[in-house]
Amino acid sequence: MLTQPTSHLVSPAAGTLENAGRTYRKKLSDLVGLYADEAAFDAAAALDGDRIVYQVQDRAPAQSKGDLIFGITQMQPGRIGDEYFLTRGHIHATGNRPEIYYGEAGQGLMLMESPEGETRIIEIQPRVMCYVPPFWIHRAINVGQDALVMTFMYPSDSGQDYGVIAQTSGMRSHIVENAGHWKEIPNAAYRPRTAAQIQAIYDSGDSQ
Ligand code: S6P
Ligand code: ZN
Repeated sequence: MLTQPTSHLVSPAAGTLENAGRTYRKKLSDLVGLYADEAAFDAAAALDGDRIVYQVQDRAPAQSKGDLIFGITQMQPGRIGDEYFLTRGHIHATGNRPEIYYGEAGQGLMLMESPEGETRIIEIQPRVMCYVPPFWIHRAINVGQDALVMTFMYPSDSGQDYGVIAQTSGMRSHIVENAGHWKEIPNAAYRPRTAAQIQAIYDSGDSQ
């Protein structure tokens, strides 16, 4: 049975995708443990825990291998201490699945980390396409004054593994505000992956 073609108007200003299959939001109180400054996080969450940090709308036409999931992420501007608002971040559970992000509005970063702990940063702004290659942990960060809106697409059999970041007590770097600009600083709590943990990530790819 053929799936029918569909059309989805992207609204960069509203940060929405027409005819999405699902919408979810992450509030400040959902994002415990992500920020370096725990005291600043606790204070912000106590004051405004229901504040929406980001919203995702996506559509997954089919689960079958070879199909695509596509959608939009809208992130609010803000900081916890000097650290910019960010997404939880993950690696694809089937590790060798890539992803494309495309800037629609605002100014952001895609912070990526290899299993061995190297980081790469791609700056995202409207009309910039960012390729997240297989096996890279990825997290979006809003470093601007306005909402950051990005569309994305990835293979439908990718899945998301969020534990990979908890495993090392956070990503290797934090992105903080410094004299009006973003700056990458080391995460002091970071514990590098063991050789066995690195191998397990590569083994999660289903290359044939
Ligand atoms: C999924 C893709 C996006 C993110 C979304 C929220 O592979 O990368 O749909 O899920 O940007 O980020 P996160 O890290 O909370 O899933
Ligand atoms: Zn992803």
